[in-house]
Amino acid sequence: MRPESAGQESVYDHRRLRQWLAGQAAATGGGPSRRHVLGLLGAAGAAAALAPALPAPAHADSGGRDGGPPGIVKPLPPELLTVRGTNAETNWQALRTTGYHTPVDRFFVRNHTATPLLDPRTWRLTVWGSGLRGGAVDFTYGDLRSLPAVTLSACVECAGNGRSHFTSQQGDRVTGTPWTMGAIGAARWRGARLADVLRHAGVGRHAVDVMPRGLDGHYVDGGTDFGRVRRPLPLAKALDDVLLAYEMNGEPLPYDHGRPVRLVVPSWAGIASIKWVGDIEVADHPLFSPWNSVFYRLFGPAHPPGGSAPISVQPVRSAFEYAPGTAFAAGVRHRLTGRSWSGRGGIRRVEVSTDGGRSWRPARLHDRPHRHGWTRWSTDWTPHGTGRTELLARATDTAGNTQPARAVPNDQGYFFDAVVRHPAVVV
Ligand SMILES: Nc1nc2c(c(=O)[nH]1)N[C@H]1C(S)=C(S)[C@@H](COP(=O)(O)O)O[C@H]1N2
Ligand SMILES: [Mo]
Repeated sequence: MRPESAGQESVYDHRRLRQWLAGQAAATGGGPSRRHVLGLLGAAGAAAALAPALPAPAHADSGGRDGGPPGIVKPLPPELLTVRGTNAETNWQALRTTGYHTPVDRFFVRNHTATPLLDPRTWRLTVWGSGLRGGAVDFTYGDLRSLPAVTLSACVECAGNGRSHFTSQQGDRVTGTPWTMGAIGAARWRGARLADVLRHAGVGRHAVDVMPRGLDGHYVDGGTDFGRVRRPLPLAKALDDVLLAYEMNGEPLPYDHGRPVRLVVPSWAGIASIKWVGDIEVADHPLFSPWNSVFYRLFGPAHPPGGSAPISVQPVRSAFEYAPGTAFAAGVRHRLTGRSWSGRGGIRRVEVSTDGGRSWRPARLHDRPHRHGWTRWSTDWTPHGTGRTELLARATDTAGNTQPARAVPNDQGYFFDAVVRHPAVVV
């Protein structure tokens, strides 16, 4: 089978979903049941038994959930990052003074468990599975470094970025980490092409999916052991623009961001960019994990029964580089700044409102449309009168997608793309 082009991803995803649902229906004698899905996907599932055994590495002190240390290695100064359980969110006001790329000291961290402390000298990447022409192939860190190096400027963004606004702006009940807009960062990544690694490993003509898996601990939630973090990618995307990155902003990858090697899957939900990758299954059949079946699909009344296809490309969003409730002096000209981005293209237009959405004006764009990155923008504002107001920014991408006033809700709160009402006060 020939790999489908990236433009056919949605077709691919819908086909995968049908196959998934068909498989489930056969297994359960009816519609897919969540409990059955969880059972099939448990760590002791059939595929997991075939996977190479991986040693449990040392990791940063973890706790997170009960107010313990979050399992993150780097310092988490409160002026740069806000700790949320095992995760840390970038404070947008901390991006005001940065250039295009997000410095590591303020780059958000999304950890399902805790950062493992891996040594590049002993690390191995095992590529294995029914989609290879031969047996499993191991790569050392040096092997990856000796492949052609590619540099890529791209955002990594959590699909749940902005999730808290489903509740604060729309009154929707959603589960998951209550991010504001800081679960995104842009970096200059350097690494080997996943395509080159797959070719060296002998990817066969019948391969359809690849599933990278992290070396961090098993993700356990609500009494269910979901196993190691892993999520399948269609071969078309894997061969297109995915990196096995070993550098971030010109330095070796930091522990929290995947040291020694992570995937960077441009424009896709952050979960695709598996950190601390230890093995990659290449299969001649569709692959499933909790992260493309019970998580990272859209569930709820606005979506198909049993959930949407697995989510992939990120929507269009915007943020101001201020803390909520920032005070602005009346009668003074301020230069309001922010950034907008979209997984579906570059940013073509940004409009700003300083009066809660009654009137809008175009912002000045400071970066050319960037396919996998963001665009910085600014507008001048001289507020008159004092009191509370709301700042709004509404972006349109090069594919013509504009942020709506209201995001379509889903139970797990992914893809909040509505215009955020950013509180401010004029004094
Ligand atoms: N192995 C592993 N990879 C992972 C995760 C994880 O917990 N474990 N989290 C994913 C999610 S949900 C996101 S949004 C990104 C976050 O990348 P960052 O922590 O470098 O910002 O990593 C992804 N890769
Ligand atoms: Mo995420």
